[in-house]
Amino acid sequence: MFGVRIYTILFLLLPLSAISEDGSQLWLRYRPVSAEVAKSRTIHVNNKHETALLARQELDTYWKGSSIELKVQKKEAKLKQGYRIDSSGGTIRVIAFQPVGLLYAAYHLLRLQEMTMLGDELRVEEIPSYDVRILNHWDNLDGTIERGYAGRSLWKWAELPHTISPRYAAYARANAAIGINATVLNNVNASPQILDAVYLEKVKALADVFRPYGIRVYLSVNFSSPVVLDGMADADPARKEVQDWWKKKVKQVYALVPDFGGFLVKANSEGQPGPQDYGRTHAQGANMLADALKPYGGLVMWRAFVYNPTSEDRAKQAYLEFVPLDGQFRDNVILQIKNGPIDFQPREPFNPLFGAMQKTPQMLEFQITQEYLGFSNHLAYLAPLFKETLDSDTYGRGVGSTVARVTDGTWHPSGISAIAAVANIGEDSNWTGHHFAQANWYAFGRLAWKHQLSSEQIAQEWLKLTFSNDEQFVRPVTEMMMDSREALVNYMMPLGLHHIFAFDHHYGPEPWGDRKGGRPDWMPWYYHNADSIGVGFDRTATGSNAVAQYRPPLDKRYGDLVSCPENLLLWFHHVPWDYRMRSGQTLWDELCGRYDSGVQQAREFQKVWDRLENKVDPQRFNEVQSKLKIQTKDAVWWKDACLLYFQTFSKMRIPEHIERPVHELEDLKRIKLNMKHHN
Ligand code: BDP
Repeated sequence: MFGVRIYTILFLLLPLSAISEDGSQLWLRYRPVSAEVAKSRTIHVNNKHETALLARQELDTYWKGSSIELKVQKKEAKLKQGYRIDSSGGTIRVIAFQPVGLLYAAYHLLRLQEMTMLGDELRVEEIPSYDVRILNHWDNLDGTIERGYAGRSLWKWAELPHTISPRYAAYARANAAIGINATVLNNVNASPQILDAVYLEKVKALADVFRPYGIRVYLSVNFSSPVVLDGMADADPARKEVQDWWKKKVKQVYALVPDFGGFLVKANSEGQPGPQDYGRTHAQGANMLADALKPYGGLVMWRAFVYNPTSEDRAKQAYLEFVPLDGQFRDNVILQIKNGPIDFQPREPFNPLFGAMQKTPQMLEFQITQEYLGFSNHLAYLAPLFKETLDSDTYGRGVGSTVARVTDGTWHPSGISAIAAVANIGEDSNWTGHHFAQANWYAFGRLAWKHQLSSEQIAQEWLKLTFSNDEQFVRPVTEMMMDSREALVNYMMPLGLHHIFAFDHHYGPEPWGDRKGGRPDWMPWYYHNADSIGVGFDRTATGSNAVAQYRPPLDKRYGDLVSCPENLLLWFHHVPWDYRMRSGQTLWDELCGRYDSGVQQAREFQKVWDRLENKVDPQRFNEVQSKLKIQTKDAVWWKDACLLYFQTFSKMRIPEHIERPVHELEDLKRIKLNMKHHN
């Protein structure tokens, strides 16, 4: 109490920008209302469910406005997990079908309050685009995080179930506030141990903390679990003993976690075990798990990211393996597909699997953690990337078959729709390493709730909630965020270039990379194919013919050098250095121009930020400022590395108006970053 008072006095004395914040409060920087305000209105709820009571409590603590009536109404099934809010006659009425709808409505109201956007009249109806809005944590049981750049895992497995970190509830609340309702706790490269009785007790403890916030727990499972945990001879899904093992295990899970969501499975990919080890198909493997989960309403999210040594173009693998299985999956299996056909590159075309399987429910997997986008060092706002995929037309059932509509239940109205993203959360005090990486977690939640929202609107919301309502801050920073992903594409891999990263850790540039004895599709040259004639991967009929996996008219559009969108040109074509681009410049000059504009954009972000010093609290100002320095340095590194290297093939001059390289290629080739990633 005393502490709170001192804080309040300090707060009144100092201008907002002078109070240090560490980012730990995310988009939930509400301050409790005074006792007088609390007394001046009532928050009433007609339901005793713990989630309904939580909705009431949040409003009671933070709501500054008039009285609110919260109601769960059984006849409102069409609202699903959503809500309706209207205000007339001084009272705000909130209707939901489920208690969690009231909680989402409470955060909606608080969000409007924080953004000072509460008009006199409220008339809102919100129904989420997806039923399951899920984060995938690639967290290992030893506390490391695969592709995590914000410290160690939030889950303290060694302390659980006895010690419950306060951050578990903070995590659940932050997610509930943006509509996320599910989480996969562990890495897709799953340790079988997660299904051991000792770990299931820990999982239960987390599920108990998350439940009031409407968050369901899922687990990644290892297909060989019966072998590793219980010494069974094999994990062949066609064998009755194996099927029974899974049934028993699932029963044990539901006894501890009655609302358990289901399993996420990476099988027969990158060395993980799977049904193919026994000559069975992905469908047979998935169906065995689906049958075990079915009596409890559990789901199987079966990943389509299959990446194995074959002679086929890597971009074609998922389609080749899964399309023949269409129609063979149980109805509680949903295929989880990465947004692009390779692997979370800064820009990829959408994965051609979307829309190609008419009978199998499909879900998107995005990556929030910036494995290929500068880790937590680069500011790259990802909503535009997410929207680019969601809005891509697959033509799967004619014009308008966008990835959003293929996945949001429009195609499979009787099934459960879902959308996933790999989290960027760790135990850093600001959760995500870079303050602006919080925006990507936020944006995923908001788009999973409503994929029609614009990137810009989400950026503004996030900025207002996280930093300030000051228009002079919000406007320029929104613009910077909106430009940031394209800037990164420019300085890393413009015009459809992809995967020319340093080996393994995927941070810096290594277009020259080559490893003795390594697989070709681990090597950057596999993807860029630079030679004396040109650069790019020929995926047309004269090359790998990956274009044929796209429905007409996309196969022709992508397959033709002239109609192919320029931002995907080198993804689909091997293009001569002197090819004339739409700008009239040669490919080489255009490439130089793109790299250079990426660098200039990064420099501009520094200026935008520095101008706003008096509008941001000092800690966050300084931390973002330091990260922007790294980003610009890295942008120059990328530009010099790629242009100097590609120049050894093009033999053309870097146009004079472009910033000159400041590195020697040979020096850049010697850089070896010590950033081993954990598997
Ligand atoms: C790649 C990552 C690898 C993951 C794999 C996956 O480099 O660490 O295990 O994807 O999604 O992006 O399974």
